[in-house]
Amino acid sequence: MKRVLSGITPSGDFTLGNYLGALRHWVSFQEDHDAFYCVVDLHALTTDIDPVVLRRNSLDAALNLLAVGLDPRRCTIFVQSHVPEHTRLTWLLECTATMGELRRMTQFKEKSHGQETVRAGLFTYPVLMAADILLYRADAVPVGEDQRQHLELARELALRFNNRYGETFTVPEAAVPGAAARVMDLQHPERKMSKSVESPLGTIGLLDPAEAITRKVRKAVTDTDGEVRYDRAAKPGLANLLDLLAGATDRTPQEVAKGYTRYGDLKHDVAEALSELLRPVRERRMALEDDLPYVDTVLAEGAAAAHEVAAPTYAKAADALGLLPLPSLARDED
Ligand code: ATP
Ligand code: LTN
Repeated sequence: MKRVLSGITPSGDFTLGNYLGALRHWVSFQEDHDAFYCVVDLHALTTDIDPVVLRRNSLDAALNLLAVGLDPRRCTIFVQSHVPEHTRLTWLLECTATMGELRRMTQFKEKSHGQETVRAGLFTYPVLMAADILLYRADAVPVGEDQRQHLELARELALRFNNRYGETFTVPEAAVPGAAARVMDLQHPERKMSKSVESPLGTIGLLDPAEAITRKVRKAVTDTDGEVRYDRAAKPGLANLLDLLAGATDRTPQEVAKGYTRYGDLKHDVAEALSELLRPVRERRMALEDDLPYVDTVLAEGAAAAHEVAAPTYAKAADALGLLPLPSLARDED
């Protein structure tokens, strides 16, 4: 069975963008892949965090992963910091990556832009992400469009390491969805819908009730020419709505556009389709709400299963680089 791995940052309430761009594909992959899904709490430390909020967000993220339909009997759900090999491999890969290639990362440029001080961790963020992926020898990585460049870097680091030190890592492929791979903010359609950017009317939450979805879609920014056609550059707000309906109904945005002459009708159908799409997630989440002992069990079992795969990969990489094996392990072999 091919293996997939992906991660999500516990940096706030999950959005419709997370769902359409990533999470619902994670659910499909668990059916026919050996799937590993990770709450990347160490990545959350690259911005200003409140420890109390981070703790809550990490549990919330795990609950949401269960609510979208991930089944711990079919996939491994775990927290990044519970598997120490993630940080250990990061160092080995930081000694493989170059400053130049990290400086070219657009997410780094965007997130560091205008900041007085920039955390070193924000700069090396993509290396930690590469370690997440390479530790599990993942064949594919289901992510939204915005993560393509990071995936490219992970591939490049795997290839470089393998060339220099011998075949160690699987070179992963990005699995970016065809529709709704980049959901835009409803009020600012030039920027990505994002869980860490405050935009109450522009962001649809994974757990929003139907009334909230309808209100936000009705108020979504469009344009004044009144013609329904798919043109991302000239009509970004409308194109986003078409993308959303296409994503929710498994069609292309061009096909969707053919069915409408009025913005109001399109908005009505977008709101309905999204409400229907998210309703079961919300219901499952409400049913799970207080079952923290269950979540703890899922995460404990997930960490153990993840460690089983990650530890030998790390050991192989360390050995390839010439690091001595742990003396206790060496003794065991005698
Ligand atoms: P942050 O605001 O903290 O950067 P985010 O909302 O961008 O968070 P991530 O945790 O970085 O979300 O991403 C989790 C997954 O969701 C990734 O695969 C990412 O590509 C995908 N994703 C995030 N936002 C969108 C979006 N607007 N459209 C499509 N996919 C998205
Ligand atoms: N950087 C990713 C989150 C992430 C990830 C990963 C995704 C961290 N590690 C490994 C896929 C595989 C983001 O979406 N911001």
